[in-house]
Amino acid sequence: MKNILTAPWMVEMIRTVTNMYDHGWDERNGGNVSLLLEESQVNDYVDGAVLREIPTGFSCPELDGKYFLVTGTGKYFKNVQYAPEINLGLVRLTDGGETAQLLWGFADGGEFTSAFPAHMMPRQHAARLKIDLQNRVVMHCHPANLLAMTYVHMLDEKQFTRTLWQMCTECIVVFPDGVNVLPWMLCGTNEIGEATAEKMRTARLVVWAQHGIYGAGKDLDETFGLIETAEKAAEIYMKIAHLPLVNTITDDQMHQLEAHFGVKAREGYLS
Ligand code: 2HA
Ligand code: ZN
Repeated sequence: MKNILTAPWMVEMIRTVTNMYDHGWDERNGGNVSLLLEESQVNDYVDGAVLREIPTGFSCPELDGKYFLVTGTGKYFKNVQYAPEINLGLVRLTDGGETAQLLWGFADGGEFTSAFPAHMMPRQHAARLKIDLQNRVVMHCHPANLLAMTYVHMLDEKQFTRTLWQMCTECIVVFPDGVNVLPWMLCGTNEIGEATAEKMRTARLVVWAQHGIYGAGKDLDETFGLIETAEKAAEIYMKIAHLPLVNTITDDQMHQLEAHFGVKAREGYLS
C-alpha cells in the first residue's frame, strides 16, 4: 500500500487549506472543506479497515458508498500541514449515509466538521436530480472583504452580484451565475444546511451574511479560485465604496465579455 500522504488528492487538500489559512480566510477553527473521492482514487492508500464509525446525523441514500476527505471539527487549518492525520479524515458513507466509516485520520479521536451535513446536502440534491456529482468540492471560509461587504451592501442577490461583477472585469467570466446570499442564520444547524443547498441549485457561491461564504466546484483549485475572485472583487468594493464613483463596467461591456468568453450571465441580471 502506498503512503496516503503522497496521494495527489491529499497533497492538494493540504496545500489548499494551508493557502486558505495564509489568505486569512480561516482564523482559529474557521472554515471547512470536503472533497468527494472515488474508490479507485483511495484504493491504493487504505486497506478498507474501518477504524471507527461516526454517526452523520443525517440520511442521504444517494451518497451511500461515497468517499470523502474532510476537515475535522474544531481543528485549525493552520495546523493541517503539520499534522494532517489529526486534522483531516477520510470516510466512507454507509447505512444510507447515516454512518461514516473512518478509514484514515482524526487520529486524536476527533470527528468531521459540524458542517458535514451542510456539505452533503447540495450533493444529495444533485444526486437526486440525477445531475452528475461534478461539484466534488464544497468549501467554506471567512474572507474579510466579503464579510465586510455584507455589513454595508444590501443583501439583494442581484444587486450584490452586479456590484461584484462591476469590481473586476473577470468576475462575470468566473462566476456568471453570480452569488446567492443568505441573511444571517444560526450556523451549524440543519436549517442553514438546507438553505445553503437550496441556494446552491442556482449558484456555486453562497454568501452567509456576517459570517462567510460557501463555494462548490469540480476540484479544489477551481473552488478556491471562485472564492478568491469574489473576495478580490469585494476587496475592491471596500476600497471604493466610500468614494465618489466615476467609472464602472457597463452592462454593454458585460455583454461583450459574455460574447468573447462564451459565458451566459444569470438570466435577468444584465439589462
Ligand atoms: O467550521 O466556520 O461556520 C467552522 C466554521 C463554522
Ligand atoms: Zn464559518
